[in-house]
Amino acid sequence: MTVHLVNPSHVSFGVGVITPRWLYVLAGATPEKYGEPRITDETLETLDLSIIRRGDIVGIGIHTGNALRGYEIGAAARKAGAWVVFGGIHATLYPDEARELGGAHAVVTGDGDIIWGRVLDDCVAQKIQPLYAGGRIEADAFVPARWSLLPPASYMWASVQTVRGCPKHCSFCSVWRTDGQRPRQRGSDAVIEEIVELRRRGFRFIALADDNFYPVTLTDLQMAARRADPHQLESLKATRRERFTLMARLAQLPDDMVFFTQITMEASEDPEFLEAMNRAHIRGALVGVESVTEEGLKDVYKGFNAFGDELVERLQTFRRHGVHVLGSFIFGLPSDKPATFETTAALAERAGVTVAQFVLLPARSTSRRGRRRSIPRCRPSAAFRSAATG
Ligand code: B12
Ligand code: SF4
Repeated sequence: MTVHLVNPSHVSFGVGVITPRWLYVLAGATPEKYGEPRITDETLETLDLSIIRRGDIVGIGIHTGNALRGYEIGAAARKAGAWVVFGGIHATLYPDEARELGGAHAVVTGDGDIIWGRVLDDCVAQKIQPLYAGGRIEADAFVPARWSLLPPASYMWASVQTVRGCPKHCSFCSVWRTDGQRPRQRGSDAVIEEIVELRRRGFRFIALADDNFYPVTLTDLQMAARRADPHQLESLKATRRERFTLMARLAQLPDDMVFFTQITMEASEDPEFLEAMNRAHIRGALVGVESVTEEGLKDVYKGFNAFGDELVERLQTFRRHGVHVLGSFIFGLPSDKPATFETTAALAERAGVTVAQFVLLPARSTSRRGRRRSIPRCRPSAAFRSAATG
């Protein structure tokens, strides 16, 4: 019996930009007794279906963008007599869909790190269940990626996660629903160990695959200080301290290391944090600007972002501290008008963002008043329309 892990993609390029981390985390979570998992990342090469035999176990991880290809693979693997298990963001949000369209025997929702071993045991014992709730495990239980299985010279960037979850609740984003709003932050030892291993394997570019690298803001601290809850304040302070510890340790790495992360604009309020990022070789960050107008930000529940001149100033602050900004903007918000295209592009130029990405909000993700609509379960068309924009 072979355990296969497949990252689906309709297009294969031979080389990949960033390592799909889940493949190597699940490989790390595969108990030794099941041998070495066979990994296929279809962004590199298409899965050869003839390698899948009766009784094999095929784990497929999907986000909304590659779910359809995942379902093709799942259906074919089931036809070949294998056990088919789906997991990942999209399967977490729409578990029924993977069973109906993807031939899934089982779907794992949430984190796979701990539950994966049990799923494999159940397959072998022929006692597989349709649904396994992996939950949101604590950060000290995150399984480190098994980088020894990486194919050589295949990826430009590696990916290491330092924190999972985001305290915000932007309307278009799946993160707070799947990973939760309580940041689960790994200790710096675990993160540094992976980074050092990746450096030894030749990587100099590492994406910090985090939802939000700045999980505790100065405002959070001020608000907690006003509340009569010393425990909450201490917990926030500890999270912030641990961030600084991590950054201080990243700063000790050789100067040719380059990190990239994702962060909220709020970090621009915090020069001490930005300076620490700079010393830590964090050379760039995706900042979710989303909209340049106050109405647009209200549409997506992102009132903590700035707009107008203050927005320009905040984005420039990152750059002044040596952190390049990949500004992410959304078009198609309920309050957008034809002039929004011009206004947005002009602001991106004025703010001097190094790279800008403009993504479209699927038509039904927010109602006209910007309220979230309930997402119908198990209708693929609805599921795809309500996919997050990243
Ligand atoms: C790093 C990252 C990127 C990187 C790297 C991608 C890569 N090659 O890995 C970059 C910047 C390239 C990127 C690009 C995009 N991304 Co992105 N990205 C992320 C991020 C922040 C972390 C992903 C990660 O590595 N996590 C760490 C691993 C270990 O966690 P995991 O994948 O969730 O896996 C765990 C569980 O889900 C489960 N699991 C996963 N698979 C399986 C399979 C089985 C069988 C089992 C049992 C369990 C299981 O177990 C794992 C361990 O616990 C996530 C946010 C997030 N919270 O996931 C967004 C996220 C995945 N991205 C998202 C989006 C939308 C995109 C883009 C489409 C953005 C855009 N507009 O271009 C592109 C698509 C690129 C592509 N074609 O894949 C969305 C997806 C939403 C959705 N509904 O699917 C997310 C969730 C962010 C969001 N705002 O909601 N992304
Ligand atoms: S868009 Fe960014 S800030 Fe908003 S919930 Fe998602 S990860 Fe958090």
